[in-house]
Amino acid sequence: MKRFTLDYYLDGLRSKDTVVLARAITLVESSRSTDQYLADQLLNEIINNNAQSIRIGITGTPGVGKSSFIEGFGSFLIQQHKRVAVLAIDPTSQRTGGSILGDKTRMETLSKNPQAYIRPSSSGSTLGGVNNRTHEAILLCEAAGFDVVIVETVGVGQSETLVNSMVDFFLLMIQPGSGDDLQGIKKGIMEMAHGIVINKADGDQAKLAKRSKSDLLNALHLFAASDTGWNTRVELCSALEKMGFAEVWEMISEFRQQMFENGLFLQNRIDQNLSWFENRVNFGLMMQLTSDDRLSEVIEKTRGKVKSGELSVSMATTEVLDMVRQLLS
Ligand SMILES: Nc1nc2c(ncn2[C@@H]2O[C@H](COP(=O)(O)OP(=O)(O)OP(=O)(O)O)[C@@H](O)[C@H]2O)c(=O)[nH]1
Ligand SMILES: [Mg+2]
Repeated sequence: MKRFTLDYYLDGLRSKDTVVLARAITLVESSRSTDQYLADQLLNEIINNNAQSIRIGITGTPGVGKSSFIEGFGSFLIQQHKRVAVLAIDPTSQRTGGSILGDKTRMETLSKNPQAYIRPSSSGSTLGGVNNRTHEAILLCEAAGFDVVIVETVGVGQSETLVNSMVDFFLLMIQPGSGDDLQGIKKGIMEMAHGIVINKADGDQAKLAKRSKSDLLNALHLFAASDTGWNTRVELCSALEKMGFAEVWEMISEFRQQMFENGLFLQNRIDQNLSWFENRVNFGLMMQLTSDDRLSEVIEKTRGKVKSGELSVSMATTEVLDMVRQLLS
């Protein structure tokens, strides 16, 4: 990778240059220690640049229409004089090539718009997402003047929680379906969602979509009220017919307004930042320690004894932690 100076990145971000933004994200994702050094300096400079932005996470089963929605919704937002960045988290690194290419074609209009920026982001899933740099990518997008940052999860599983931990508004996208289909949506994800959007509310499915909406609202009533004072809303939309974008945006804007008024908007970002810090410190500590041969040897040895039934888990853990203590003293 070509080396650039800190000023190159800072000037480029300040002048909203998306080529520099792309290079900055690559820098932050790099595992080379010289890159990490520069990345840390860069991230430290842009620390307070973001209070005006809104971060929207979008999740939903494959094929529900997330990318199609973002393509249309993003263009709608640009008409409202917003600049829109889209970060797609790919949980399965081996899929990176294929799905991202697919997504680029599905966001063809948006990706050509100079007010938009689209970028895939590896989730670092092998390490439970801790190695993921989407958090930092969001900050860089905001420093480059993007006021709406959309994070799309590709696929299902852990990625929802990961995304929820870095956005202001968490949107669950579903398709029109029968009561049985709706029961299949994981309760935890429904509870996490600030808004549920029923996409494909067009053609034959328009009627079913309306019924799904009232079913969902009924189901949501059974949940305990959120302590933020925000009640999860349900909106209909068709990415295909470009319908419902204004309503979705209104929902998100109202949420933002309400969270600003009760002080939870910034509080949530501070909390997210702190838990992000804790996660990365824990992860870093573990990497640092387990890179020591003496410790990995002890772990390997006690692991064998746990396997053969020679040692209890409790005793084996104590032996490993004794070694850690020795190394630190
Ligand atoms: N009828 C109808 N079809 C839609 C709509 N939105 C998307 N589709 C179709 O649904 C399929 C999947 O759309 P995508 O946007 O790729 O879905 P996705 O959720 O991004 O899928 P993954 O990225 O694979 O998780 C495509 O064939 C779209 O044309 C809609 O509003 N109405
Ligand atoms: Mg997609």
